[in-house]
Amino acid sequence: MKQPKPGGTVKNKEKFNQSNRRDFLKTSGLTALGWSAAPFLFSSCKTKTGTDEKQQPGLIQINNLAFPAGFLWGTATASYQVEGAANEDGRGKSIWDTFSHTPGKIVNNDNGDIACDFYHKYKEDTQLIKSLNAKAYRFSISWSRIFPDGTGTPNQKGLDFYNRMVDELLENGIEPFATLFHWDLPQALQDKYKGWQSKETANAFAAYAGYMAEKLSDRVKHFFTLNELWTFIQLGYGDGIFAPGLKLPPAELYQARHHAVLAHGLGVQAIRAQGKAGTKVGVAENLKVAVPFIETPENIKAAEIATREINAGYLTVIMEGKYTDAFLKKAGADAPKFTTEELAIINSPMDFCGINIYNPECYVQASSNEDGYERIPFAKSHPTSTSRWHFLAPETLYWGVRHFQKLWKGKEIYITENGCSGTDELTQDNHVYDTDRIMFLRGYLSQLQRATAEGIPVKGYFYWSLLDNFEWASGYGTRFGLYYMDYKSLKRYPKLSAAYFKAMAQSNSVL
Ligand code: GBH
Repeated sequence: MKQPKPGGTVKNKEKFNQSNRRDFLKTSGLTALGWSAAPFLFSSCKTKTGTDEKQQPGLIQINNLAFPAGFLWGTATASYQVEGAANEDGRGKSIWDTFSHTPGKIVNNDNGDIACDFYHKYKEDTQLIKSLNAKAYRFSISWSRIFPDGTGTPNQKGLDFYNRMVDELLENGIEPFATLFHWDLPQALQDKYKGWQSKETANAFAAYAGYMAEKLSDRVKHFFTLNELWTFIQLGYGDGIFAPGLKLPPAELYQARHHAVLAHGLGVQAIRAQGKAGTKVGVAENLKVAVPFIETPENIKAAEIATREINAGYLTVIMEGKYTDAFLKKAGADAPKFTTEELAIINSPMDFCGINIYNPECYVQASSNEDGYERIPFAKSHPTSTSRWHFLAPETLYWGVRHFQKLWKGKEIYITENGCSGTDELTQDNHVYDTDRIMFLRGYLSQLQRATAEGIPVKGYFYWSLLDNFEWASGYGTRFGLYYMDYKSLKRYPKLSAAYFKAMAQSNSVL
């Protein structure tokens, strides 16, 4: 079997278009609806979306699901998950080196020593990004490549790598979006300060963030401070399933969480102080989204209340500069110690907010109880991807950005991660028919388009991930990429979803 190319289907469509357009409109009821988009439906190859992107010859917009002009299509990765080269050019150890080399912590005892070898293959991978027609790439910087001990003297060779990579992206017309912390904390800071348990780590982060802004902001215009505070705090310091593998009692966990949001705020300030004028900064958080189970005004309100409360220790305090009353009440004697000055730092204005969305936190309905909402339990048979935590609900993308905008009125939103894992079997002739991922993308992006059509300022979308990579505690067996990784040969193969993503990026619409 040959992998069908998008061009093939399109040709047929074109034929269909020429001969049957009137009949089609009639039978589909579109004329009766006075569907305003009908004029572009068959209008040769011009994009109606206003992007300056030239459309692929023959690729025709057949639906009304366009994104706004200038909408940015990108893919994302993170340093420890793709770079490898763990012991090269003076890189210091991170807590993920330690954790992944501790037997029993990672499925199959995998580790990130080699990963995708992106450290050496970034040029090849830049071409992969380019051939997806992606115009942006979100990567993260390994803190311990820059400061092997977390603080102190910077390591020029580490910086050189990111200089080379950023230059390569720009030469290929791809805009770099840099995340400063995607969980690979320098081991030295864990040893010295107990990592996020100490405010010293937040201070060290700010120094590192400012340094990176100084060195890269002539070319990197968008910085994310930290990735998914909820995840690395809860799973790393609360549940012990991510590095550094701690199970802290509540009071200490609350305090570590506070230091993480504080690090974000200090990071924003350091980037503003040391970056070039015009450098933009925000966070990348996995907003926990409550979805109204029926879209009534009452349930929507309940879902907003729930979303604000569930994220109280993270995005809510970042956006509002205060912990909610319910959060402090629930924490009681375990509540974090903080000052009003710290709250103001945490609330430092951002230029945009990055939101990672995979799954809904819960479905909710309105309730007259004290909370104002009631969680609806997931059915045992609720569909998931191959990642069992990954409950599927495309509308989460819509409600995530809509709640964000309603609650906090951010200036700009980027979907900094969205994606799914799959079985992804490589055929004898090197194809991967990941129809499940295509279904996922179509469903989720349709809901994102719904949000942009309503005027919610979503500026771009980063698919997680460019490549299959080191999926943290799940190791290499769990694959999220648009490109399949053969970890033995380190060869990359485009999955069918890569063609699908590319077609959408080219037409700037859901297809
Ligand atoms: C993102 O987290 C991460 O930013 C990214 O690095 C990662 O590769 C990607 O998602 C895919 O997982 O181990 O079963 O207890 C998304 C939120 C939180 C989802 C942690 C998985 C672990 C579940 N993730 N969670 S489990």
